[in-house]
Amino acid sequence: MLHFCHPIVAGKPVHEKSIMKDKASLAQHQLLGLYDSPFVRRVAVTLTHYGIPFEHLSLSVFRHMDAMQPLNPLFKVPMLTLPDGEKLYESAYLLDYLDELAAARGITPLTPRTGRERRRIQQLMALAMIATEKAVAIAYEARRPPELAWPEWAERVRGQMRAAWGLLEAELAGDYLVGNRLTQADISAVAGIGFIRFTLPDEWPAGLWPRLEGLAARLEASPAFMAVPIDE
Ligand SMILES: N[C@@H](CCC(=O)N[C@@H](CS)C(=O)NCC(=O)O)C(=O)O
Repeated sequence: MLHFCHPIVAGKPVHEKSIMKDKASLAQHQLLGLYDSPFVRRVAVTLTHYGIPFEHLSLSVFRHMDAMQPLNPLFKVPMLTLPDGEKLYESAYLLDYLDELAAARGITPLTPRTGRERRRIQQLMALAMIATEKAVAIAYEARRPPELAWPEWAERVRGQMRAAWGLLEAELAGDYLVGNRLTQADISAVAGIGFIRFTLPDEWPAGLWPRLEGLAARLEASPAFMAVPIDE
């Protein structure tokens, strides 16, 4: 059942034709990485929300290293290749680029380009990503050989993750984290929650963060999330 971007499970289909494409022949955006990565998935949801067509390269940073090497020798995902061949790393920067693209096309960006609301959304995204990164750390801790296990560290990380979800839960008063519309804070939180519930179900005790749970249920049922299922 565990898929997370780790080396243990069997491979997923690789779009070899896409890998062969060179810079000049790229007609659209190309997103590299599996959707079991919350960082990849929040970018995929954002692309879908904006209606930006993209090609998805489902390569694992661990299981498809030979195929990934020529594309991304850093073995770090997500990586977004723009139609002109430029490559972008770090999901936050990818999202910022997509917001810029959306604004230029007259679409309301999921994070405003300037101002107080932008800072607020960014800080809630930071909480969501801190919680998510701690969850990823727990997933890696769980894969250590028993003789290298460090339970005290895992407990510290778990405490940090829970603190971050608790702070985010306290910020959720209505249907969305900020105002009465979908923003990147919601997408990032739900991508992180989806990852935990898929990969580490015991780390998301039912009912502990009920408002976030409701947000996740609503967004996971939305077209942009349903288009990029975590177990694809
Ligand atoms: N801060 C990065 C985190 C990305 C990240 O940690 N991705 C994982 C996949 S879930 C990865 O590439 N792991 C391989 C590695 O770090 O060696 C981002 O937001 O893009």
